[in-house]
Amino acid sequence: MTSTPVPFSDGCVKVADWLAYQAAFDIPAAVAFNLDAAVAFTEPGCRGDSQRFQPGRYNLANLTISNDSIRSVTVPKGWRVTLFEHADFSGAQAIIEADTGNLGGEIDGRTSSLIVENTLR
Ligand SMILES: [Ca+2]
Repeated sequence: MTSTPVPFSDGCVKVADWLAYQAAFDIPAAVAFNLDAAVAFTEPGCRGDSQRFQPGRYNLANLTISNDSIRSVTVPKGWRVTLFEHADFSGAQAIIEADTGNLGGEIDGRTSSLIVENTLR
């Protein structure tokens, strides 16, 4: 093999790319970290500190990453993440339904609570 496939697009691991990469290099399935949880990151491009989220409601007290720090998010296929500017699911909100390497806009770096849903269930 002359080149290494790069599993990053917008800096976020894309599920299809990751599965191909995993197969090509015989990587254990457990490494596929973003298939069974939404993951929020403190830096653009899915870098920095992170926190995994199963479906549920997460108020400020439930965040292990810092308040106002989420800047990119990976979202499993069929899931929806709603980010809120303030605690108690209030203020500006952004609905994220696909991996997003750079949130941008007024929610970027301002999330204080969030809701994660698996819309396939
Ligand atoms: Ca906030």
